[in-house]
Amino acid sequence: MRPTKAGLIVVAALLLTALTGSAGHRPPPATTLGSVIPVPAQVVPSRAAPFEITASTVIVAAGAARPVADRLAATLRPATGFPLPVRPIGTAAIELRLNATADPWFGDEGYQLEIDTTGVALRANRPAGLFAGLQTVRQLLPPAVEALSVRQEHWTIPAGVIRDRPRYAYRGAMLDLARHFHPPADVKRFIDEISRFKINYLHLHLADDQGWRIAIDGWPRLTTVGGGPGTGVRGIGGGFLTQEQYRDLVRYAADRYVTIVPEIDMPGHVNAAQVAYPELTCDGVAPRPRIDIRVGYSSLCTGKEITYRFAEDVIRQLAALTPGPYLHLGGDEAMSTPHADYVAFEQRVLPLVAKYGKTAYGWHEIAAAPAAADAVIQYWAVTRDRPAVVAAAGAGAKVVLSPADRAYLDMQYDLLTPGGLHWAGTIEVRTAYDWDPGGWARGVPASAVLGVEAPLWSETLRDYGDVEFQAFPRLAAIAELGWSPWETHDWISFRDRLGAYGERWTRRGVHFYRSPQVRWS
Ligand code: NGO
Repeated sequence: MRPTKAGLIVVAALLLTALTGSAGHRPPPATTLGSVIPVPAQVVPSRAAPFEITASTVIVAAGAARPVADRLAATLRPATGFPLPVRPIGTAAIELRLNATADPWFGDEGYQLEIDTTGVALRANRPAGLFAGLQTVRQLLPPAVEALSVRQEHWTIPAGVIRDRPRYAYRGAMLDLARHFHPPADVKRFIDEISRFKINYLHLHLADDQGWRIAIDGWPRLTTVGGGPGTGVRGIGGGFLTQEQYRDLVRYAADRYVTIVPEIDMPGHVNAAQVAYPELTCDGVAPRPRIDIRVGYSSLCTGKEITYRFAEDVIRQLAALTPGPYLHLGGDEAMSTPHADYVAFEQRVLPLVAKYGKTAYGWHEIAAAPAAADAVIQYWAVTRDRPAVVAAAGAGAKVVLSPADRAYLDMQYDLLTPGGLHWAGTIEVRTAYDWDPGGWARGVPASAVLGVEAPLWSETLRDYGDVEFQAFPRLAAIAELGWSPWETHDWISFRDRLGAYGERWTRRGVHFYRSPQVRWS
C-alpha cells in the first residue's frame, strides 16, 4: 500500500516528538498546529512544548521584513499587554527573515514557520509571504488575542513546522458599491477581515444602473447626479468616492497585501451614467433614474464616438489610480446591445486597457470578442459549459472562477435567512466549500485558471452588518479554495476549523451567519 500524505505527516510528527522529547512545563496550546483557515499546504506538528509569548519576548526583523514585524507586534500588544520590541539584530524569540536564496517553492507569497519551545522563525522570499505567515501565527494563538484590552492568558503557539504557499495567484473578493454605497471606513473593515484569510485582491464594482461611485475628471455629473443622495437601490444607497479617497483605499489595501481591482461596467449596466450624460444614449434623451434591481435594459450607444471618448477617459483615469495589474470593464448582461455591436464595442475598448498599461478583465460574456484572448475572464455562470470561454482560454485568456451558485456571497444561505437574493439558488457553507475551481468550467484547462473570486453584490445590503452577514463564513470557504492545495480539501476538517474560528469573529464583533452545518465554539 502506498503511504498517504496524512500518514506521512503523522509519522513525521511522531519522529519529531521522539527527537524533541515530551511536553515540558508549558500549558498545552489552545489551538493545534494546522487549525488555520485556509489550511496550510504542509503541517508537521511536534509534541514538543509550545512556544509561549511573554513580557520579555523580543521580535527581530531587518530591512523589508521590518514593517511586517511592526504589524505583528501591533497585533499582539493590545491583548497581551506586552511591550514586544522590534529590533534589527540580536537573539530573539520571534524572528522574521527575508531570504533571497530561499527555496523557490515558496514563490512570492509562501512562507515557512518553525515553532519550538524556545521561539518562532518565520521565513519567506518576499514581504507578502511574511504577511501571510503573520496571519497564520495569529490563528495559532488563543482566540483571546483578538481582544482590544489586556487579557490574562498563556499566549502559546503549538510547536511544529508549517510550509505554505498559495494554490492560485488570484484570490479575490468583490464588493458592489453601486447598488448600495458603502463608505471607505466600511471598505477598510472589509479589507482587514479578508486579508486575514490571505485574500489578495479586492474587486470594487464602482458603477451600475443605480449609481456611479467614483469621481472622473471632466465628467463631474457622473457623481454629482449619478452618485448623489437618492441614488442606489430604493434610493437609499447614495454616495461616491473622490479620487483621493480611492487612492487612500488603494494604499490601505496595499499595506495589507491586497490589490484593488476597479470595475466600471459597460456597455450595459450604465443607466446612472446616462441619467448624468444623456449624450451617452442613442437618442440623446435622459432615461429615468432607476432604484429597482432589474438588469439588462441599459446600453451605451456603440455607434457614437462620444461613447469611446467616455470609455477612454474612464479607463485612463482608473489606470492612473491603480497600481495593480487589472482593470475590469464588466461586459455582463448587455441584453440591450445587439450582439454584433457588443463584439465591436469590446474589440475597441478591451485594447484601451492595454494602451494604459493594464490587463483587461471582464465578466465571461466578453469571451465572445477575440480581444478577450488577452484578458482575464470572470466565469459567473451557473452552468459548467461555456464554449466561448473555452475558446478564449485556448487563445490565451486566463479565467477567474466565480460560479454564481457556489461563489456568489449575495445568494441567501437558505430561504429563511434575511437579506440576499436566490436567483442562482441558496448557498449554505458546505455548498460554497465543496467544489474545485480547477476543474469547474468544462474544457478550460487547469493551467488557464488564475484563481477564484467571491462576488458580493449589494442589492439587499443596506449597511456594513449586512455585508458581514453575507460574506462570513462563506468567504472563508472561498479563500481556502483559492489558497490551499486540492489534496487538503476536506469538509469535515474545514467545518471544525470554522467552528473554532467563530469565537474570533465574535470577539471582533463581526456579524457572521451561524450556519447550522457548523458546531460553533
Ligand atoms: C449578476 C448580475 C449583477 C447582479 C448579480 C446579483 C452579474 C455578473 N451580473 O451577476 O448585476 O447584481 O447577478 O446576484
